[in-house]
Amino acid sequence: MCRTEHSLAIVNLPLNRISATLAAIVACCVFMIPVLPAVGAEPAATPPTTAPAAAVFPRLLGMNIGAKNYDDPAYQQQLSRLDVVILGLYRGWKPQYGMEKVLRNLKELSGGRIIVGQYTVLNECGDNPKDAATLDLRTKLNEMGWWAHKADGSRVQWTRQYNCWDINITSGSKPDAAGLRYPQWLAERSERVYFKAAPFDLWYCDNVFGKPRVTADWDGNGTDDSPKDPAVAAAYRSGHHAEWDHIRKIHPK
Ligand SMILES: [Ca+2]
Repeated sequence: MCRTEHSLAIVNLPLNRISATLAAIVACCVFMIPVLPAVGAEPAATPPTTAPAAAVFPRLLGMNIGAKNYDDPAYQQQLSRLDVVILGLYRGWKPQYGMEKVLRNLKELSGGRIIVGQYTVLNECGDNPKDAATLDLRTKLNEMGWWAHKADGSRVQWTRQYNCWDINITSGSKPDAAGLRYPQWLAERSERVYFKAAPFDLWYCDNVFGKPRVTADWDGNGTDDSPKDPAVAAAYRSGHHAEWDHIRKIHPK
């Protein structure tokens, strides 16, 4: 997975997937209901009212997407001290342990307080043939010709720092047989790989740039398009928006 600059959008997920934690809270509430006085008994003294506790700041967010030792109990203990943590799990990560167990442990260790998100990125993908985690991404990108490319057919990189290649996320790319372009297709893939597999609270979308950072034939008409062209920038932003819309569609509140 690529590591990139952090222009981001965070899509909140519904909390109905933390059922285990909620069940624990409900169980505690049974014992917290005050005992009602018997008929005819002296009413109990009214307890003094107290103002709701003020929120405590600062709160800490960890971008713990580098190291992948999420099954290490000591690391889980450290992560659980955060208020929000973004993980960088990948397809096929330690299936014998499983993503769900990581999240369950973090929530238990934090007393149900921590908010856990998973990193995703739309605008680029690596193309390392040895990387099994991205094999499905690369297969689809190659199959559909969804890589961003110039009119001469060469692929483009907004940076060489992460060994990734840009993807055409605009409506200038062609849809697949199901009518999906990469933004919708990736949202469904992320849902399948991460957000159905474990009770994440956040869907972290990285690299939300306001316009492309490279020249390419974004609309596919055979001539290169400058990222400074407002129409190109708008089409690029629409690609990000399309992903968020699809996330909401397939993972509603
Ligand atoms: Ca063009």
